[in-house]
Order: sequence, then structure tokens, then C-alpha cells
Amino acid sequence: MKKYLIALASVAGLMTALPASAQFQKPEQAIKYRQAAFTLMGSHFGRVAAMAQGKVPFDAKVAAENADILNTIAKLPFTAFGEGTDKGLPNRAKPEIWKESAKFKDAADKMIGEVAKLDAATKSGNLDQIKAAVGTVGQSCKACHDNYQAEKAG
Ligand code: ASC
Repeated sequence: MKKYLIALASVAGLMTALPASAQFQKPEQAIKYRQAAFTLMGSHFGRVAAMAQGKVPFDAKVAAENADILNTIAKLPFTAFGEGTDKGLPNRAKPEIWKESAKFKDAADKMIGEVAKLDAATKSGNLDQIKAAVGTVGQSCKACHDNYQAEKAG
């Protein structure tokens, strides 16, 4: 049992020490992972955005729950854009992601920061603040899509 625990601890240590891309055995897995994360982000952001836009009645608790989930998921997809994950499954990631990786990271960090502000706004329950934060989150999604998402999967 002790040996097993030591082995487990060293594997866990290794996993955190390795670059995130090395946590996927195959490019397909990284592509599926990031696509799944973006799909979930769209669902959870969409629920808050619909309230901000008056398309569904505002429910502060539901907004806060969805923003909280979004705040966690928004940090996930960017571990799955490692080198060599441009191909393996049809996907819409443009080559610029890897050519200008610092700019891509800045855009991702910007979105993550705006999502954190949306999460804080929903916790305050102030609809005007939520509306403003939904706007800036949406802009940060769009900025990345405009620069880094192809029209068609290649
Ligand atoms: C959404 C969603 C996106 C963004 C983007 C904002 O609700 O799924 O990808 O907002 O459309 O421009």
C-alpha cells in the first residue's frame, strides 16, 4: 500500500511538472478536449447572456451558478493547444495560434480575466454590472474567433 501511494504521488507530481500538452497522449485527444471545453463555455455563457439580453427572465442564482461554471471551464481549453495539435481531427484552429503563440495567450488571458469579472458581477447580483460584463466577455470571445478560428474545419 505504501509503495502504491508513493508511486501514485510521483505520477501526480510528474503530471503537474510536465507541460500541459504532454498530458494528452494523442493530438486527437487534445482537439476533442478543447472542443468540449469551448462547447460547455458556449452553453454556460449563453445562459447568462440570454438573461443580460432580456431573452429569458433574470434569475440571479441561475446567473451566478452558470458564471461560476464558466469561470472554471474558461481556464481549460488552452492546455490543449500544444505543439502538434493542429491536426488529428477536423478542427477550426488557425495556424496563427502556433505562429503567434504569445499573442494567442494574451487573447486567452484577456478572456479568462473578463470571465472572472462576469463571475464577480453575478455574485453581486447587479444586473447592470452583469450586462456590462457579458458585453466584454462576448467581445473577448469574438476577438479570438476573428483572429484564430477558421470559417471551416480543415
Ligand atoms: C456566445 C458564444 C460565443 C460568443 C461570441 C461572442 O454566446 O457561444 O462564441 O458568445 O459569439 O461574439
